[in-house]
Amino acid sequence: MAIYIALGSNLGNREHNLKEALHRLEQKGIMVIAVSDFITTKPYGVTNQPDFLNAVAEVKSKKTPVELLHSLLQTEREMGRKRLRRWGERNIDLDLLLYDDQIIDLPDLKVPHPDMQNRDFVLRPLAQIAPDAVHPVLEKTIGQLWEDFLYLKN
Ligand code: PH2
Ligand code: MG
Ligand code: MG
Repeated sequence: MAIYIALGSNLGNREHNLKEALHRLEQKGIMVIAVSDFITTKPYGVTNQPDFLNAVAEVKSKKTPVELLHSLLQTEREMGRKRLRRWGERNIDLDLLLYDDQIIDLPDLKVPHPDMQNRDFVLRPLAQIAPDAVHPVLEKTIGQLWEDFLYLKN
């Protein structure tokens, strides 16, 4: 069991932004265990914005899910993220995808991330580093969800 975070950027130096976010998480005592490849992806949802650079990281931390969420939001703020429009362009976005096998349904925190099974930019990097991790709501592995996604798309 492990914790997985999604990283995304489509403003400024995207690669630098993802690396800086990982560095800032480590400075907060959040251990980065594994990082997927950085992949360029077409914008999903709001399509009239630049392409994203996306990645997924496995992290280790004693923080609770809510504490971890606060660290992610704090890191976004430190990096000067401005919220321009929902699903819109941003220099850094850090989302909590999975936290062990926990299912959390709070107003500001849903875990697993409720739309992750529909997002190639999440499933592809997650399947690279954690194909055997289990989605506790859908009760399928990430490898299975990625295959389902590819099958439905074609
Ligand atoms: N994030 C969104 C909306 N759309 N599209 C891509 N390709 N990558 C993202 O990280 C992304 C998105 C909302 O957080
Ligand atoms: Mg997001
Ligand atoms: Mg976010």
